[in-house]
Amino acid sequence: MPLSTPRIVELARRLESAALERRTERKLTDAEPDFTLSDGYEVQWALRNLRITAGARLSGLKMGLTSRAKMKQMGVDSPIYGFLLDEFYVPADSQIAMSGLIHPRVEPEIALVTNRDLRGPGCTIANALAAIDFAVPAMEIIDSRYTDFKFDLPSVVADNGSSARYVVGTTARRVRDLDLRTLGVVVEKNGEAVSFGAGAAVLGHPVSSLAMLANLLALREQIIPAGTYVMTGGITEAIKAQAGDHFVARFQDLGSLSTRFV
Ligand code: OOG
Ligand code: MG
Repeated sequence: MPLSTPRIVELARRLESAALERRTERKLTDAEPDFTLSDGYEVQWALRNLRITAGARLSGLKMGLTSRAKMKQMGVDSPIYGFLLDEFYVPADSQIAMSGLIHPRVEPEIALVTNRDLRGPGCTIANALAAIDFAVPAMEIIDSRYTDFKFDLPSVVADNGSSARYVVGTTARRVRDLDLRTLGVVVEKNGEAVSFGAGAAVLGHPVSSLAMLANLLALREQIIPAGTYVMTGGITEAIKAQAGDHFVARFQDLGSLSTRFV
């Protein structure tokens, strides 16, 4: 049986407080053994409404768990979506305060910005390609609100795909001028190359992730409006960050971006 609306809001508040107070919670399925994926999305949408009521603005959407490397690292087996808020945004080559985070990890992503509404069901990679304005390089800082970064699919969906911060690079390129499948990325932590990948790691092609997002949103009668910034999901496994760490993501054909944890 689906959870009641008051219970959904209570669980969303629990995750919101954990993020604001930078402490962890037990994963939701521990307290609610029958908690389903659909309950997870109900909590995520309630969390989004709570933040927007508190004054935050929606600044984009994200896909997560779109690469084998990420699914294997987290022990889950299917892609998910979440939302981005202006309060998560960090400009390229600036700093991120550890005081606002719990146990952050960094992952390199290709982000796409749309120029037409995109809707499912039945959205294909060709439909998605026709709706993209440009690609930009990005890094997502994930920070699970669950103890030891351990969760299952319904719990991580409720926690908005662990989203916490995102850094966006400034090299915007038209997708038709790039081969997003073979586009490579190297992540350096404190000057040492620590992870490597290419766009094809993301569902075979990062634009498939955008099409999948349109199809997942259609299940709730939602669309991707024109002008939406979409992160397509971590290309490599996520790398742990601590105060003092400096990360650089070098993307072939899309430039580099960096961030320092302080
Ligand atoms: C879940 C979020 C995954 C991605 O890009 O795969 C994600 C997690 O790993 O905590 O954002
Ligand atoms: Mg991500």
